[in-house]
Amino acid sequence: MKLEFVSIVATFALFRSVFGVKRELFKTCEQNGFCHRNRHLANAISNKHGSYSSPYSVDETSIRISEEVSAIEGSIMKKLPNGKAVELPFTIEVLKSDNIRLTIDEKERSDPKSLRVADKRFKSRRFNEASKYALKGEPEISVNAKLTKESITDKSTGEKYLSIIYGDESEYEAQITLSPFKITVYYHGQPEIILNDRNFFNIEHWRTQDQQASELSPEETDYGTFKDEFKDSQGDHLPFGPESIGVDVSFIGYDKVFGIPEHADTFSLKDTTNDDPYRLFNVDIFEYETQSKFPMYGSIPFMVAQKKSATAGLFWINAADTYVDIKKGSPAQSNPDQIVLTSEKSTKTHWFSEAGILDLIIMVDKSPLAINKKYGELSGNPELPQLFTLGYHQCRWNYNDVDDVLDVSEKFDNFEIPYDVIWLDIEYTENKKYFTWKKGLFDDHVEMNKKLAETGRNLVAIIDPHIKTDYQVSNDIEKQGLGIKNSDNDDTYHGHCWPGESVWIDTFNPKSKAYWNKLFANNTDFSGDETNLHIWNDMSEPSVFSGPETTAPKDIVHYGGWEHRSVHNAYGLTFHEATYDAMSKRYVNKRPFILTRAYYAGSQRSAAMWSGDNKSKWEFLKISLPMALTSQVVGMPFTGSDVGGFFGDPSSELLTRWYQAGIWYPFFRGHAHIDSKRREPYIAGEPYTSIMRDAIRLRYSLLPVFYTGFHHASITNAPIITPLFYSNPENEDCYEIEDEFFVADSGLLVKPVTQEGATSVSIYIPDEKPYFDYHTHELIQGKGSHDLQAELEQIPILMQGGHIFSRKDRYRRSSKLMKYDPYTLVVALDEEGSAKGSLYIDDGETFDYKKDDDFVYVDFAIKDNKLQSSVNVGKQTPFTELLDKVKVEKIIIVGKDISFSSSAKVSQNGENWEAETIGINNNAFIIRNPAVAINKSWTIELN
Ligand code: NBV
Repeated sequence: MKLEFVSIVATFALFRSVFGVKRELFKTCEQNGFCHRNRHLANAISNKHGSYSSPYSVDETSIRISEEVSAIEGSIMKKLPNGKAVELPFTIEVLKSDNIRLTIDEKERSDPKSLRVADKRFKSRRFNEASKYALKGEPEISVNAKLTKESITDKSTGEKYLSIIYGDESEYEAQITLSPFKITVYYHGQPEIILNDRNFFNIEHWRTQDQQASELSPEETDYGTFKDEFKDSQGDHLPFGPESIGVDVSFIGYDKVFGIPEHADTFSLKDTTNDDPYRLFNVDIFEYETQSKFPMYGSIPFMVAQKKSATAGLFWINAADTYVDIKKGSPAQSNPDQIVLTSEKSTKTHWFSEAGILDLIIMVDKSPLAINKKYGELSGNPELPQLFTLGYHQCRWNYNDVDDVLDVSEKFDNFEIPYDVIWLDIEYTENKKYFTWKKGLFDDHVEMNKKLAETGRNLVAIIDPHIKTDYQVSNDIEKQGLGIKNSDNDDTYHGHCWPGESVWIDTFNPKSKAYWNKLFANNTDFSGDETNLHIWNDMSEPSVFSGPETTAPKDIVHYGGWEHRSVHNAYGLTFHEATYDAMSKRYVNKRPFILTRAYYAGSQRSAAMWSGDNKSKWEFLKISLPMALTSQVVGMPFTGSDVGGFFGDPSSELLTRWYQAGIWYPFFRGHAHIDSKRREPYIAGEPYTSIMRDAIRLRYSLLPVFYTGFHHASITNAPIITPLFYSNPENEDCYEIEDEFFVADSGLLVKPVTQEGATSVSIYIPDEKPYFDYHTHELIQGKGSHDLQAELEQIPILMQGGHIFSRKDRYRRSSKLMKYDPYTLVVALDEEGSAKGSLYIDDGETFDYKKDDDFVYVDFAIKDNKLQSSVNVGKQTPFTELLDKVKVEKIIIVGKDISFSSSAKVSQNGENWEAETIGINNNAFIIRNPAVAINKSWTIELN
């Protein structure tokens, strides 16, 4: 029996790596019942050219308006062809940060007494808990919204609507049209978003197969309503029949939309009219293709639309299989008399999910950063990671044993290449039994980890959610009922994955989480190290080799009686949250580091994410940039792709260029498949090794920039690598740029080389500010494209005038050893000779920054030849005092027409001294060793 499993798995693994993506394993929209039906309905309605009459209207007598809680409640009635009506209770709330939240449920399924169909295996109501995972908590409600007491009749159209005016300056209005049901959101008098503009709103109400014929409108189809037609459906018995929800959303005057990862596609999303819609369904899509709308490992159902005057966001809170259709370039449908839209390009989208309630949040604001902030307030900002996690991570499948790990570590030191983390993939375990160490190979893992800790290094070990049957952990899971249950909800579900036959821990269950906690505790087989072990959660889509579409069957059952169908996309999040929780108990007061492959909205609160199994090809290096930019837009910024590509062997040139690009990924890790040749950066030989070393060292010198960026992200959800339109929302030419970015708010503009054989790149400058070459300080100015040299050893980086950023330039083996190293400040002056910047410092490891205000925040500014640092010490603590010894060792001032050239008078703590300077050379003025301490304010007068 066992052997059989092994061979199934081995064949599967072989098959996977040899043949690449197997499209036929995955449903097309046509083959996926609810996608087929919703698209069919949308097409049928569109083909009626306005003569369709929607069955959905608000029952005016049901409306309850509450000013205290800024909410409207009531029921939408869905008229059925047989004359009956289905009641759909709704709420519309104005949230504190001026967002509108709409929820729509189905009365019959929320009231167990009135059920027509009952399947005791499942909870009968529609899943209404996606927001528990997607949001950081119940959102606060606005207190200043003005709601109409009763409906208003529009004189020109005769339509009745309710109005809500909100925002500090009453800049927003939401009009809720009663029949057909529709919501239009205005900002400064302009319509921005219309919900159900095209009447695609659809809630597939609960019916029996017998009732179906009389309850289906002529525009609908019964494709796959009670039978999953897909060949690999493996008996999905669709216990609720059809239950999808959907609605169209038009972004008025918005030509470009972004977000809804994960797809290996362009940053600016494409029109899907002649293709499948973008699908959000977490799957193990091995050897994925680029330029594809195929689903991948993670899903964040959040879309951002950008136009000159505003930014809009739509947050679709649903964890089931979901699709988004996008239609570009045409005006909105409704209110043609009222809204003059024909000259504007709009983007029309159509969202639908297989199950659950309809729950969405509409956001509009003045800028992309404001929308990031709003999203962060709702879903949570990314957690501030430990500093070491921003260093370089060295991974491969697999490092074979303790000696191998220590040998790799030593080689990095011999070649003077800094690195922070070495990783262990699945082979470190005893036969893929997680929480064990392979006998004979990793017996000395405690000693190994101690050695790594001596140079400040960390270890990451993989723990997946599939648990091999027949050992302690799976026995406990089965006995205690902690696994996902089969579709009869009577026994633990069994499937196949790397270890062979496996069960899956059900991390929706609080008891499973408690059990998970124990497995990580520092008194188990998995214990005994310093505090430098961290966890990688892979395969958590969940990947099930024997399951439909490589994942779990949709009708297996989770804690609480919820069908997997309804919760699928949130499973990976519950899994890495459980691991986070366990690790925060294992090492008290240390920020856990968890890397996850599967993710959902909210994952940013406790995990970093990477883009899975890419290939050692130039096109994958190229696509990694738009993918990382997309993550910044949807609040999941701690991300990167496998440097070098997972499958295959990169040429030395590709590997080198990948390192030069990878140093900008917020999460920077080299990784390779078990069949790939070794490719640690010291292997390639010269000139490649030195070039990769320089690139990695550049990342290390810029760690203060990245860490300060993460600090800002943790409070405002600002991006770590920033799309160009964030600082230039009025410049439409930069909306689609996906191969360049700014680094946080440092003003560093980077364009990694992603072209084989390139010796130059064309970089787009989005504004008229002065820019300076990072290396030569040469001035480059003028909105538009500029050619930059990019020989193999050159990384095209510009510094935008107006910014000050900090570096740590001394080579150390790891970031930990850099903790008290001196800073170099780089000042790039704007046209007025001014610049600003900031620096955040804390212990880099603990939560003391939060609990005890144990941090230092420095604002730098230069104006009128006076450079100033203003320090805000959270609280005087032993750590902030220790920073007395951390000095600024160099200041580089780069500018166009620098008006000082001879002296620098320093004052700090009431003392004054003169620092050594080097006069202007090539647009730069250098102050040598100003010797100011970083934790106290100072000024430097320049002459
Ligand atoms: O654990 C092995 C690999 C891992 O190296 C990779 O990074 C993951 O994305 N894992 C997938 C399972 C098998 C991949 C073919």
